[in-house]
Order: sequence, then structure tokens, then C-alpha cells
Amino acid sequence: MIRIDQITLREIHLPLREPFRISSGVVAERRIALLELRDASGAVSWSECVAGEWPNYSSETIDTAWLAIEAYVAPRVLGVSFAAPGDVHAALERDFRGHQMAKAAVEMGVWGVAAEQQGVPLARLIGGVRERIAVGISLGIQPSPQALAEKAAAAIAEGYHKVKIKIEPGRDIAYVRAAREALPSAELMADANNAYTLDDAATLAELDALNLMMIEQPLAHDDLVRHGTLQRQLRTALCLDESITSLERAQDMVALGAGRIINIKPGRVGGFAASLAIHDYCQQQGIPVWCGGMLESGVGRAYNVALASLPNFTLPGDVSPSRRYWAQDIVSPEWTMDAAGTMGVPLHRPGIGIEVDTARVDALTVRRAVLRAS
Ligand code: OSB
Ligand code: MG
Repeated sequence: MIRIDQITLREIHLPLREPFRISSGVVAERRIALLELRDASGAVSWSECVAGEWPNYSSETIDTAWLAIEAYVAPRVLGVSFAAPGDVHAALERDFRGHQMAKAAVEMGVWGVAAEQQGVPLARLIGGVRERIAVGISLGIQPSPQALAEKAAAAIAEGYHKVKIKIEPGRDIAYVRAAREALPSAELMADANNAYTLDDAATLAELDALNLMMIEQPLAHDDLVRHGTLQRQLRTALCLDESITSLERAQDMVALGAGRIINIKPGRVGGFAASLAIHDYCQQQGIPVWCGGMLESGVGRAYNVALASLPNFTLPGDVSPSRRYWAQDIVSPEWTMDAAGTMGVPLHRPGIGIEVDTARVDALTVRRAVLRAS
């Protein structure tokens, strides 16, 4: 039984070590919404809303999520008794469309609180089986193919198991080819964040020659049908990110042949219950999954690490160590990668496995709201 009686919502500003550029925009400083949830029994956990600064990845932003959490999501959870954290998702979906990232921030926080309350690590609570996860890196669009090849080579030398290359029209084939020539046998993939249409199919087919693990979300965020058309023209597997907003969309991907791999981001699908359902469905269907990232702080990362410990997360995720993003993370210990390119799943303490540096969070906070049951 779990009953959340208080949620403290904060916005912090955290500068990235270097700007991150994708086809639809660039971010240099993250605006991150953090939640601190307290259960009636006194158990406390933190969670993070992964909505971006601008609606270029999905329609949500930190500002829409802030409003949605205050006005619609928190009132459905505060003071309500849930038998299990898995029950929160259905309560948030009933007569309440969209706002997946806002819903996920609260829903995942309830999973974190449940782990605290039950005295188990979050990864164990959700059925994780790995003690360490393989780490990949997502490289933003670089100024030149040469610059990209150098970054990719440095990442592989550091131990990363996979290098994801952001692409857009005009910065695609030459860039990926340069990385492939520098790294003939490395696990490389490309992510277009919706930048292409079927008119670009010939360009995308050129990527087939570069032996990529997959091409992520080349076409529009909500377009499964055309991804199906494109997949039939390519040898390389398509991986869907933006398009998979629920279990049903994962089922549609399979029905339409719109892709062969799914990047699961719990924020994009409304939280852990939906992530677990997609994971289980993909496992039955023989579809490998991996955990995506949204440039999370160490708080959001804790949830991604726990998720990536599930059995069908068989491909390295975009769950990189704290120092890849931040001069200093807001958690202790920071997330680290060993020389073998793996990250430990925290299994020796209950809850999400890290402490939040609250003094630092206070210093970085630009707004704050305390929400209670009415
Ligand atoms: O498409 O996976 C994406 C970051 C922001 C928005 C979209 C994406 C990304 C990443 C970053 O690729 C992955 C990470 O957190 O390291
Ligand atoms: Mg992506």
C-alpha cells in the first residue's frame, strides 16, 4: 500500500559540459524538473521529469510538464491509496490524454518510493537481473566528419560499447562514413530525430553500406506507416524512439513492420508500468530493446539504470556516466563507467541507489512548489 502525501517540485538549471545538437535543436544548459515525493509512511524518493526546454522532441516541455503535474497529475495521486506502484499508470491514463513525461515523473517517483518503503533496490523491485549494464554514448551533431570520427574513436577507446551518431540532411553519409572508416568494427548507429521523409529514401539507403546496428527514428515522430515502407527498403534495422509512446504503439510497430528494435525511454511512455509492458511484449516478439536517454541528471539516470537491468535490454543504452554530461552531478555517488564500459546497478541499498546532494540542488533551484492532497 502506498499513499503519497507530498510532492515538492523544483526546477534546477544545470549546464552541460558541451552543447548537445540534434537535427531539431541544440541545448547548452538543461532546465530540469525534479520531484521529491513523500509517502504517508515517511518513505521519500526523488524523480525527474525528462521534458526538454523546447517542444522539438515531443510536444512536452518543462513548462507544460510543470503545469500538467501541478494541475492534473499530482491531484490524481496525492492522498490516493494504491495497492502497488503498477496501479498508478492506469489511474493517470483514464480520461487524461498525453502529457506522458509529466505523468512519468510522478509515476516513476511512486516506484522509487515503493522501493524505499519495501527496503529493496529499485532494480530488484521491477525484476532486474543484471549487476552491470553495458554503456553507450550518443554524440551530438559535430562541426565536421573529421571531428565526429575523432570523438567516436575516443569514445570507443574509453570503453563505450556503442556510439550513436546524430544525423540530419547534409550531415549524414559523410559523417557516418568517416566514423566507420576510423572504427571498422565498432558498434555504430545513427539517430535522425525525424529529420527525413520518404523522399530521402535513397540517401538513407546509402547508410546500408556502413554496417550500422540500426537507424533510429528517421521519419516523423508519429508516423509508423511510412517507417514500415522505409524498413522494407533497407537491410539495416530501424529503431523507433519518438513513435513509441505506449505499449499499443509498440504492438503497431510489429504489426506494420515499422521497425525491428525499440529504444525505451520511460519518460516518453508515461513511466515504468508502460516500460515494463513494452519490455515484456518485445521479449515475447524477439524484439531487442535498449534504454534511451534524455540528458538526465543523476536522478533520472537512476531509473534508467534500473530499467536497463531487465533481461531484454540486450543492447547498450544511452545511459552514460555523469561526467559525460556534467562538470558535477547532483547525486552521490556519481554514475561511473569502468574500463570495460559497464556501469554498476546499485543493488546494495534500498530505493534508487543514490543520494541527492540537496544543498547543491537548493543552490541550483530557480522555482519550487509544494503540492499536497487537497
Ligand atoms: O533522440 O535519443 C534521442 C537527447 C535529447 C533528446 C533526444 C535524444 C537525446 C539523446 C541523448 O540521444 C542520449 C543521452 O541522454 O545521452
Ligand atoms: Mg532518439
